[in-house]
Amino acid sequence: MAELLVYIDDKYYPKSEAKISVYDHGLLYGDGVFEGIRAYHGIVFQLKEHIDRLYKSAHPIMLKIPMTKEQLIEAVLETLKKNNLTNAYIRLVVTRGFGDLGIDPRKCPKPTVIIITEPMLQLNTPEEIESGITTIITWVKRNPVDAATHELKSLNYLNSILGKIEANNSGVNEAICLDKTGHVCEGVGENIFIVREGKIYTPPISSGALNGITRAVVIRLAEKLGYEVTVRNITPNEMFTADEVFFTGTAAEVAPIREINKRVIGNGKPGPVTKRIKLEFEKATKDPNEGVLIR
Ligand code: PXG
Repeated sequence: MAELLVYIDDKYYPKSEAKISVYDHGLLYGDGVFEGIRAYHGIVFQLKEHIDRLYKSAHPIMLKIPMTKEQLIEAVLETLKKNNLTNAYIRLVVTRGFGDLGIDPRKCPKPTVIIITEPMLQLNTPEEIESGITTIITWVKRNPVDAATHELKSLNYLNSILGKIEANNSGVNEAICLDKTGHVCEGVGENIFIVREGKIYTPPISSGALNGITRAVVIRLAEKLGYEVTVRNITPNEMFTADEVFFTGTAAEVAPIREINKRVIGNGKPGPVTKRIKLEFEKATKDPNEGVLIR
């Protein structure tokens, strides 16, 4: 099989030759933004929403993406087509670009645009999804909203990486982060939901969580199914005593959580509400109205 092609600034390079400068501020400072997107059965799920969020992430850091949203959508579709991919994981990265060794972004004349596409990303194994995943609450607090927050999907992921290291060291699948007030915020790359007495709750974005696209889809689908969804602060105790807890995310999709810091959640198996929402989510990934066709 031919090597996958990677898009960098309007050109395509074989994966092994897809490289950027060591002077790129994306590498030197984590100065840039990204999106993780999935394509299912020839449909790029929520592509317009992901592109919108990429531009929204770029705006506060005054990063001017050197192409229009329409051009970027076309480039994503073209990269997928060149690689013959219909089921794919897509990583869109825009860095500040080549600069000097100082922090000043004004020294970087042109942002770098990168589109990587891979056949699929599997975060959890089918067995883990079937039985539910294990987690810990990590000591690493989510960055508050008056810092470089995860509201903005930047290339600064050390906060999440620290959480993931703690999960790895504890021998569990994933970490849950609290905000600085001690309330539940999100996973390291997932939003979080709890279910209590048939009602669904998820923390507000003002806790410092990413405004997840899967989160928004799940809220919409759950409401359509007749569930009441409330966005409010959630305490760790409320989460431990919930009937069900699940993660949502592009990589995680809908992932049931069966254990948090060794506390069993509900009866220790994916619950009925989670299962119902997961099924509805799977249906949505097959719906052409929920994405953009690769053609
Ligand atoms: N919170 C954070 C901090 C994230 O990075 C989510 C929530 C979920 O958002 P979406 O929009 O995807 O529903 C993310 C997204 C990975 C991986 O490899 C993680 C994400 C995206 C792509 C890959 O773990 N995180």
